[in-house]
Amino acid sequence: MKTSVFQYIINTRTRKGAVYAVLIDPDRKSDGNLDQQVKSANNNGVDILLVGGSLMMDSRCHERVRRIKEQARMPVIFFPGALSQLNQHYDAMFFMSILSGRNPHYLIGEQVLAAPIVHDLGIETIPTGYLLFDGGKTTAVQFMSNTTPIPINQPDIAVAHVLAAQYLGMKLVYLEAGSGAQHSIPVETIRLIASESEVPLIVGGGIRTPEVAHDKITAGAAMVVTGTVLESKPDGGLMKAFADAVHISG
Ligand code: 1GP
Repeated sequence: MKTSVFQYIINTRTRKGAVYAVLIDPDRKSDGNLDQQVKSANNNGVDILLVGGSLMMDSRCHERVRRIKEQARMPVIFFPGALSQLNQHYDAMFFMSILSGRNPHYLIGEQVLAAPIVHDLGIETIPTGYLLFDGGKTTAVQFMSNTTPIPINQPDIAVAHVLAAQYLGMKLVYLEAGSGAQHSIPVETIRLIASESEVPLIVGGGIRTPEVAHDKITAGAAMVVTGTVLESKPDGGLMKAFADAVHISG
């Protein structure tokens, strides 16, 4: 039987110490360097491509995802910004709920709209609790989801949310500071959450150096995601440095 993408994530963490994911935005602003980004990822130790964004400014998103999937030699996971980005070209999707927010549409409304389409397409779903933190500026996801982020200096609130996600049966929890955040999730918060919960943690938002990525992993993160920092540097050197920093037993 084919290994599920979720099992691939767990196996990769066991084998390499942690998982390195690169986020590609399928919006028109990425069109020019999309192929180069995927090629670099193939050659520089990237374990997963996450594909998604808060807002699509043209109608060619599905076509770009097809291009990504055609070239990628690792799983391509839909990281949903909206139902409209859903298509048949993904290997799996984070079936997410914005648990940090109190907006019912992003807690369950969008998921109900998506579920029949997901069922029809037969995409693997990975139940994922999504927690948005205040990364020092108003990010696109905060504005678009109309939710209040968790204050960055309130780790007890963060732990309570992660435990709730775990008890709800989420397989992963995404600790998100927001794309282009000024401050990434603090290592103290990751360490505390990892010591008090069991669900594998994804950490993203505002991670700009391999050293910072490494620190997130040693604090207890299972997966680190980078997006913005690579958009202007698609040559692969920085990608490899991130992959090496994340793969602590690789
Ligand atoms: C955003 O966590 C991801 O959802 C990546 O953030 O673009 O800041 O790397 P950056």
